[in-house]
Amino acid sequence: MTNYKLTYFDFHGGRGEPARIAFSIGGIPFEDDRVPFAEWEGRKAGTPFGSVPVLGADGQTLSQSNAINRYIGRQAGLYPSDPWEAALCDETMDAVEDVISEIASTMFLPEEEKKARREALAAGPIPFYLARLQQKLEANGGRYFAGESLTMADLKVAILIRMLRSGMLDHVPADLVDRRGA
Ligand SMILES: N[C@@H](CCC(=O)N[C@@H](CS)C(=O)NCC(=O)O)C(=O)O
Repeated sequence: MTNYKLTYFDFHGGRGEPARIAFSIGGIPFEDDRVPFAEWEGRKAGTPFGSVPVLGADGQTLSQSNAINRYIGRQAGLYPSDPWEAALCDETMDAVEDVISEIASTMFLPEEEKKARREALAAGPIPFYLARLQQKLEANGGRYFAGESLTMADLKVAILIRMLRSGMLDHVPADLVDRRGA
């Protein structure tokens, strides 16, 4: 059996969370390596692209969250074998990644600039992506984003929605997801 180690920050959510959940759903043992923020600077240079998540697999290393999601998703039965359904799964994960990247780019801005950028995101791009994700979901029957069972795409969207609803993002209203007409 492969020895897996998933390295990500020590919080509930973010780019590393879908793989953590997939390990759990798939009953696949892994080392849950949670990096305290205070230790990150010392560990950053040792990662492939200066970022996490990073997956260790018997000493080999894989980075990039959606590559990890596909790889672990396959092991856990959460990634479609049908090529078209796999592409739909990828499409949704990449769309979520677009939103995450926009939000992440505001994290360390000076407060005034952060407020302006996040209010602009909440006024346009985030509701746009949510509405288009909703359309995609409905086009696939309304329950799953790809195929007829749970995939990594569903996990990735669920974690985004949970973050948006959590109120943890200053200047992004916690009820944004639930507003009608988004
Ligand atoms: N494209 C990468 C982006 C990874 C990324 O930016 N991760 C963030 C955490 S979600 C990070 O490592 N931030 C710390 C840093 O960039 O120093 C992926 O999808 O894994």
